[in-house]
Formats: sequence, C-alpha cells, structure tokens
Amino acid sequence: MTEALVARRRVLLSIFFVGLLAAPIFLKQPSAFRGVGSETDARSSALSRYGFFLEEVAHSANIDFVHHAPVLDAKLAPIMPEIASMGASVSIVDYDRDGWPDIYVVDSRDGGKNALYHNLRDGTFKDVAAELGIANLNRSGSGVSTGAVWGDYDNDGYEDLLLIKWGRPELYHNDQGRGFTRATEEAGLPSWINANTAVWLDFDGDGLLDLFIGGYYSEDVDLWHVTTTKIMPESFEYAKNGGRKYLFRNLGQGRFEEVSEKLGIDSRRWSLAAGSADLRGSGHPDLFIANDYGVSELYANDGTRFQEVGGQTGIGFAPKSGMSVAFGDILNSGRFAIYVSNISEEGILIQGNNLWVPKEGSSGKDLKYENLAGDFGVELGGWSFGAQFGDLNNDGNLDLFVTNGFVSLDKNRSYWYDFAKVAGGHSSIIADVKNWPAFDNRSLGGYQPKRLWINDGAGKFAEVARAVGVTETYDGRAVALADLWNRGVLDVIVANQNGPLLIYKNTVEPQNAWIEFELEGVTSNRSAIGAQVTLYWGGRLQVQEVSGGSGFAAQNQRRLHFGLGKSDRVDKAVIRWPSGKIQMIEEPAVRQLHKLKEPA
Ligand SMILES: [Ca+2]
Ligand SMILES: [Ca+2]
Ligand SMILES: [Ca+2]
Ligand SMILES: [Ca+2]
Repeated sequence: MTEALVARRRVLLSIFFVGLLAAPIFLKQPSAFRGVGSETDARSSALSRYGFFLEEVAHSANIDFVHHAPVLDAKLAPIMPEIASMGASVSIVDYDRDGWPDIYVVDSRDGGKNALYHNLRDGTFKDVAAELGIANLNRSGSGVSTGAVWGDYDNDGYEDLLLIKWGRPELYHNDQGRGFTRATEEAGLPSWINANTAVWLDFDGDGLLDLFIGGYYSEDVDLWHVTTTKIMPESFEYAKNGGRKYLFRNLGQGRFEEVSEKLGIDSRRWSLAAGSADLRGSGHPDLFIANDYGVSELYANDGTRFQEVGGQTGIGFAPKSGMSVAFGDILNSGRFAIYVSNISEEGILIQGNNLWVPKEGSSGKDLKYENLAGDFGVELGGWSFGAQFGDLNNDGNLDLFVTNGFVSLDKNRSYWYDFAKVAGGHSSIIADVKNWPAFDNRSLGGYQPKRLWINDGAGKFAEVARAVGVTETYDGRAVALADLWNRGVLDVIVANQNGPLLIYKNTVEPQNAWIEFELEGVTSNRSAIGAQVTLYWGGRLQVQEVSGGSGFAAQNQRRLHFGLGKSDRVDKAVIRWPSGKIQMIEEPAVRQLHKLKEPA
C-alpha cells in the first residue's frame, strides 16, 4: 500500500470511528421521529412472534472495544485487506470464579491491546487485562493475537488462557484470578504458528486437558517479513500447502508433548476452525476441522489414536471454504448435527453452509452424515464466519446465530470479478500474491446482514435477525453465547474485524422455562470439557456437551443452558462425565443453575 493510500485509509478509518462515536446520537434521531412507541412495538411484536428480542448494549455496558486488523509486510499490500481479514475473536470465561461470566477479546494490530472485561454484575464491565498482565500481547517479532481459548490445564480450579496468534502461541497460567503468569516456555509450545483455531480437549481421558492448534498459513511464513510472495493456497479447492496441525498432550506439571503426527493428524490443509465432541458415542472426543480452500476433516478418536474419517462419514466431500464448526442436537434426538459455514454470494458463488445431520440408522463406527442445510433453510449465510447453536428463545429447540461479511470498503465497487478470476486460475497463479489484482479499496462480500435462524424442532429454521433487533452489517468474525447476567437466557457477543465488539442482551418470553448446569470435574478434567448432559422433559430430550472452543475463534460459556418451553418440570438429567462416570439427577428444579461436582 502506498503512503498516500495508507494515509487515505487512515482518514477514512478515523471518519469511520468518529462516525461510530457519533452513532448513538444519529441513531436516536430517527427513532425519536418514529416515537418511542414504535421501538417498543417492534420489541413486543418480536417477543410474541418469536419469543425473544435482542438489544445491543455494549456502550451502556461500558464496553467500547474496537478491533484493528494487522498491518503486514508491504510486499502483500495489493491484497492486504484480504490477507489481513481475520483476527477478531471473543471467548467467555469466569476467570475469577465469582459465578459471573467475563469476556476476553483480542486486537490484531502491532501494539494493540487485548481486553478482559470483568463482569461487575450491575450490567457493566471493567477492562482488567492490563492490570492482570494479559493486555499488551501484540508486539513486533512475536506476532499478533487471532484468538483465545480458556481451560484449566493444571486443575487448580481457575481457567487458564491459551492465546493463539499469527505468531508465537502463548499459555498464561491464571493465578487464582489475581493475575496471570506466562507459562509458554515450560509448556514447550512452538515459536511460531499462523493459527486461527485452537480447542481444549482431553483426548486420552487422563483428566488433564490437551490442546489442539490448527495452522492456516504455513508456520514457515512470517507475515511481517515474507521471503516470497508465494504464500497463498495452491488451489481454491484442494490446497494442501497450509499450516501444520499440533496436538499437545498434557504431561502434567505444566508440560506438553506434541503428538499430532504420531497419533494420526498430519494434515496441511488451511484450518480455520476446529471443534471437539464425542460424535460417535465412543466416550472419546472426536475432532472436526473446517478447512478453507478444501474439504472438512473428521478425526475419529479411539482414545489412543486418531483416524481421518471425512470420506467414509460423508463430510469430506464438496470442497468449500470452511470457517466455523458448531455442534448441536437440533432435532432433540440425542445426537449432534454439525454446522460448518462457507461462502454464498447471490449470483456469484453459492457454496452454501453445511448442516451435517447424522443419517438415520447410522451410528458408532458406521456413522454417516448428510448435508441438510438446504432442506432445513440454513444454507445461505453470505460470506459466513462464526456460528453458534443455542436456544435463544428458551422454547426447547436450538437456534443458530451466524455472523458474516468479509471485507467492507467502498460500498459501490466490488473485488468479486478479480477474485473469481484468480481463484479459478492455475496453482502457480493463485499461490503468488503478485498475481492478484490490487484490492484498491474495493469490497468483497461486504456490508452483509447477519442471520439468526430459529428452529421449529421439526426440521425447519426461520430467519428472524432483523425482526429481533440484529440490523448491523459489520464484518463479523466470532460469535459467543453466554448468560451474561445470570438471568436464564443466552446473550450473544459478536467480535467484528476492524469493528466494534457487540453485546446483544436478550429478553425472552418469561413463560418459557430454562435450566442450566455448571459442571466441575474431579477425576475428569476440572473444566469438565467433554462432559455430556442429556436432559429429559415433557416427552423430549436434548444432549449438550461442554466445549473447549467452538464456532470461529470463539468460546461459549462452559455452562450448559437448556430452554424448556412451557414445561415447568424436568424428568431427569443424565450426566456423562469425561471419566465415563454416569450421574443421574431426578427432577432437577427448573429456572435454576445447578452447580455439580463430579461424584466420587
Ligand atoms: Ca467473573
Ligand atoms: Ca488453572
Ligand atoms: Ca489428557
Ligand atoms: Ca429456540
């Protein structure tokens, strides 16, 4: 990018940010003209029609976080907006164990600060990252942040921070919520991974959390000092020149051993999102990886080794641009469907998002999936990034929030034609930045409306984003769900690339009941990641699993939230702890959070 362009962009950005600051004033005017009544009407209409509405409250919650994209090597300048298009991330953690979820977000600009928003319980938050030592982590020479996942790797009861970067991954030990101590060297993490995804899982079931990190660009590439411009994928559909994968087995005492190739994970696809859940009912967590420029992969875990079963299960066909992984029992059948987001742009590129639903009658080693995204109505999500399942209206069926939008620059000029030309080219063309026409401030899949699909429980989803109050069109990346104020509803937190962090406070039809479970392992890993709760109520059932990272660069609250509809009674909750122990709770009280410790 030339000096002039940089300057121009800065001016544009500052106009943009000034615009943001001024937005509340401008936004209030039209609603003042409409009268307070119509806003109230819209909300009560959403409440009666869909059972909930969302209200964006970041500013009044004292959160004014804006993400900044990285500025990389000048040799990449012509397509910098495309290359520097990821990094915004959000993860939910109760770092101080006070029972109120806190929010960690990252910046991706050299010198930019990450933030840890401590929940003050009164509707506001306070950024404590600097005083606790986990703010100033984006520095020349060690790369910038692209995401974070929290897990209690030493079982001391406090969630520890694994920060991924395009650069050196970092592990920070949580010192009882009072500060963080860097533990990267003792852990034995590598000096550089261009990572966009990480997930905590206890793959060998020894009670110590292990860690997966997926590379995107090759780990040989330093995006601030490239030695070649041939850093791009060799194909839009079959690229295998991405970053390597890492599986760190937790040895105890804060040490980890890298075992990916030894245990069967040797892919070099361009990973953007990984998620883990026991998909085959084996008692061992499997690993699903959504890859850009290629097919997704499913690594089946038998407790000692992984085997890639994408082909035989059906998820390994139709190469797309996988950017997010989420698991959800959308049919209340006790089985997980898998949602993978991709790209769709009307009239140009319709990959469609995937909803991999287990085929009836198939299970265990013979498990097969079919993509029912079209039938269920959740296929077209724009240039989709983060997506999460959660029961947003507490009616007992899991809904789906999808954020999207790639690069929003000049609204009237599009990069699509040039993009498609290069993407369809020979590997020697596509792999070299030099062959890509300059972006020149054009947009690519920008200014996209978000998708919020509510689930009727019978195989159809209805899109209601606008109707329930989600009208923004930022370049969305990460979505996380959490009951931020312990009200028995799921709030939605969205991190945008080069844009503000949004907090959607949820208001739900009060007649719909709910129940929540917060699990603590004793024999199992203390975070209880991998534990499953199957809830039985009113002739229905639903399974959920505690996750160590899902969506795109995101982590939901570990607490499990179930909506119950109009039922005021739960028959039973069956907990399968990662150790294999089964615990049954008869008639747990509804409208309550149940804190459960693994029984001896
Ligand atoms: Ca807290
Ligand atoms: Ca810990
Ligand atoms: Ca382990
Ligand atoms: Ca629902």
